[in-house]
Amino acid sequence: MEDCIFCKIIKGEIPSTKVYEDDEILAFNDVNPAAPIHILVIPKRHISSLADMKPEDEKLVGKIYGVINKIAEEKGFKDEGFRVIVNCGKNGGQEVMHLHFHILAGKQLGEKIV
Ligand code: DGP
Repeated sequence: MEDCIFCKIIKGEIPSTKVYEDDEILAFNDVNPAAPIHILVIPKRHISSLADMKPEDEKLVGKIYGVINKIAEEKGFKDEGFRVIVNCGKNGGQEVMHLHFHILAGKQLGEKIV
């Protein structure tokens, strides 16, 4: 997608601090961290939001959860725990319309909504 910030990060047109990369998935530090560790995990294929997922994307999303666990292990926060958030659409507070998974870790996180 031409004007998608995260597609530009994937192409290297916008710099980012990469945490993980393979042929289908990229993870990088959030520019505006909400916790000591705040990583975004995204599919390289442009999917606008969770609501735009197609059945053929389900395997990739499952792989993303595996990558999240791998990052947690490698970065050493798997045992202490972490939170994964996917904001979806207007009411979900999604600002960047490229499916992304927030990983928050490194402190006792604040109030749970659910
Ligand atoms: P959301 O509200 O769920 O759409 O979260 C979007 C996140 O993306 C937000 O936490 C800030 C982050 N973000 C926006 N632009 C950039 C950028 O150019 N670089 C990086 N690393 N993160 C960005």
